[in-house]
Amino acid sequence: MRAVLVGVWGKDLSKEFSRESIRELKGLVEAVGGKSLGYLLQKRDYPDQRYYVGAGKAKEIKEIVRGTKADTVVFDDFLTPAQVSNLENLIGVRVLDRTDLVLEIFSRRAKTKEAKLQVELAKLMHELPRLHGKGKALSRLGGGVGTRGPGEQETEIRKRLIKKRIHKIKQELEEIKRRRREQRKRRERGEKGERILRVAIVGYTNAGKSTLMNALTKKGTTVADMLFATLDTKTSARKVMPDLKILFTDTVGFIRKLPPELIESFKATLEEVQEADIILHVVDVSDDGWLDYINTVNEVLKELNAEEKPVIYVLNKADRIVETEEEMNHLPHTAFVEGDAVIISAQNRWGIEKLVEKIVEVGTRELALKD
Ligand SMILES: Nc1nc2c(ncn2[C@@H]2O[C@H](COP(=O)(O)OP(=O)(O)OP(=O)(O)O)[C@@H](O)[C@H]2O)c(=O)[nH]1
Ligand SMILES: [Mg+2]
Repeated sequence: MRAVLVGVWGKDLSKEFSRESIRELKGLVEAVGGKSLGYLLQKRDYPDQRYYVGAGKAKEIKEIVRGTKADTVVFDDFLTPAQVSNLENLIGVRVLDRTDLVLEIFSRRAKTKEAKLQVELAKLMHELPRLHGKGKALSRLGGGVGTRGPGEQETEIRKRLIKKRIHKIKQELEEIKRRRREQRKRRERGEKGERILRVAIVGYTNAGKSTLMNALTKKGTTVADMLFATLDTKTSARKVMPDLKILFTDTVGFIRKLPPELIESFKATLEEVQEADIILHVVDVSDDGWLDYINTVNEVLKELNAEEKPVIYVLNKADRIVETEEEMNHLPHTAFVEGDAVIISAQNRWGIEKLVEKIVEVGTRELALKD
């Protein structure tokens, strides 16, 4: 895939935000093996119904596509089915939006049955409202004004199949969720007199959540330098005191403008976040945009109704900024975030003990509050 990227800014979106968002989109294109040839940003307060961007801009995109021999145009937002088909007709190459890319990445990464089902559900929920437009296009090909073309009938059949499949998947996921709850209950029972602290590790994708999970629990969770390496939640324990056990849960990473269908279908997995006593919010501080990323993740936490939970910001990858642990301890980053924060390098295992102490401190406070 050779892609030209397109975004807008204006009204609610600053130019800076949109540029950052495009940068992330470039990462998504690369994650599906594509190459980004460049990007265009247009100032627009409202998306154009026909082309999302203005008609003049759309023609400009067509010229750029011709000049660069791009085979795909990727829009950094959600497009309507009509916009996609208008743009494809005008420009003459495939048009994708952000949701298409994210769904594609998720479906490539899904390994377990649960993750696969969740991704399939998200895809079907994404497809269902879009079938209408496609059906019309098909029946246009079939000819016949005012008659029910074969395309339309096919659409109806496909719709019915999708609805049936959605129902079935939801049932299966319910069952998995039920089993997961039982498992969790068993885990959380603990031994006599033992206190259990549930800690969910969340954060932007590629921030180092799984690396941290491994550093904390010595569990071999997959770590990879790619977007969305982790799609499943994994829980593992660490005993910190004779009477205190911490259960850490590693989760799927977040990004900007996460498709609502995905959040919806991953809610079962993310239940662990909602059930947690403490949230470890992992941030890659070696990335210039780290403060922005914090906001993005907090937005998703809000959607999960988990924004009121006690949070410890874990500022990771300090080894990319300084040479030694000693130097790391003099970095000013923790002062930039509100509330509890610890700076670490999960890879070099710097600051892990300090982090555990902080968790115990916040946890004791929380547990004491709860008793
Ligand atoms: N330099 C450095 N690299 C790190 C550190 N922690 C993680 N990484 C690297 O960052 C990349 C992503 O790490 P993961 O632990 O897979 O990140 P994640 O947050 O679980 O990512 P997803 O599951 O994809 O959302 C890997 O290449 C890690 O080796 C760190 O402290 N320092
Ligand atoms: Mg991970």
